[in-house]
Amino acid sequence: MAAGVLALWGCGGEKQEKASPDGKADGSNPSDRGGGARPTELGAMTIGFSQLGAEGDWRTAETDSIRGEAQRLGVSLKFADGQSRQEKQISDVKAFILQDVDAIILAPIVETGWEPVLRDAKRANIPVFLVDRGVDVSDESLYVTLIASDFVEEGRLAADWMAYELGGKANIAELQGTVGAAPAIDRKRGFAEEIAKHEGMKIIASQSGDFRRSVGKEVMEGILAAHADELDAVFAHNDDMAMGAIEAIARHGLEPGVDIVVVSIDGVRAAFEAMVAGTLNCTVECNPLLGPKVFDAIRRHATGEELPKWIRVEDQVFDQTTAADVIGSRRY
Ligand code: GZL
Repeated sequence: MAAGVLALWGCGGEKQEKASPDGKADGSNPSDRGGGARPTELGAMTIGFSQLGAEGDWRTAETDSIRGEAQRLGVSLKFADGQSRQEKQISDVKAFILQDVDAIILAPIVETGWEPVLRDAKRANIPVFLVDRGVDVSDESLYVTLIASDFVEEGRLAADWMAYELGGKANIAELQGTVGAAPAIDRKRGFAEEIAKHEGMKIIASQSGDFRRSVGKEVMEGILAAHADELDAVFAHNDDMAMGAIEAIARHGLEPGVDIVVVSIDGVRAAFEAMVAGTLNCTVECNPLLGPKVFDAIRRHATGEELPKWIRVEDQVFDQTTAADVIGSRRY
C-alpha cells in the first residue's frame, strides 16, 4: 500500500510532495510543509493515534488520557487499536497516511520494523510523535520526539528497592514484558545492572508474561512448580503480571508479599490496593497519563519549536510505607 501511496502522489495524484528549500520533503519541521499545508492550531488538526492494543490497566489509562485530552482540545482524533499485532499497527499508520492526517501519534508495540512506514510518513510530510515506547531506526528524523519514561532507570529502581529490602541476598524470578518491546528490553537491562552490584542476588528464572495478567499468572505457576522452595522474590516488568503472580503464589499455598517479595512497575490502582493489602511490596511508577504532554509537543512542533528527541516522563517509587497515604490521590 505504501508504494501505492507514493505512486498516487508521484504520478500527479491528488497531492504532490512539497520539497523543503534543501529539496528534502521530510516533514521534520513546519517549513517543509510548504504553503500552509498543515494547520498550526491543534483545534484545526486531524491526528491519527495508533495504539498498540489493550493488554492491561496501564494501556487503558494511556488510551483514556490521550483520547480525553484530544476531546478537551477539540482535536479530531482518529483512533486505531493495533490489537497487539505490529502488522496491524503498520497497516493503521499507512491508512492514516492515505487519509493525509496532520500528525501521527504512535505507541509502537516493539522496537524494530518501523523504518519503511515511518519513511512513508516522512515523505507525506506527516510528523510522527512516539508515546511510551521507542523505536530502533537508523534515522532519528523519522520521528519528532519520544514521550516516555526511562525504563532502564525503572529497572534499576526496582532492583535497588529489592536489594535494600532483602539485604542484598535473593533468588529472583523475573516476569518479562512483551518480547522485543522497549520497556521489556530496558527494564531487564536496568534491573540486571543493579543486582550485579550484589553478589547474593541472582535471577534463577526469567520468562516473558507479555505484560498480561493471565500470562503472568501462568508463567509464575510454572516457576513455582520448579523453584518454590528456593524463591525469595519476584520482579515483574509491570503491575498486571505482578497481580497474576500474586494470585499464583497464593494458590501455591505461599503468602505473597511475605514468603515471596513482589516488586513491579507501573503504579496502577490495583498495585496500590495490593500494597495496602500487603501482597505487593513495591511498584515503580511509570505514568501513563501522557495526553497533555503529547498534544503540547504537537502544538510546539507545529509552531516551529525544535523539540528534544526524548521528552522524559519522571517516575517515583511507592511501597507499603506510602501506599495507604497516597492511594486516594492516584489518578489512574
Ligand atoms: C510502558 C508501557 C508498558 C507498561 C505496561 O511505557 O509501554 O506497556 O509498563 C504496558 O503495563 O503493557
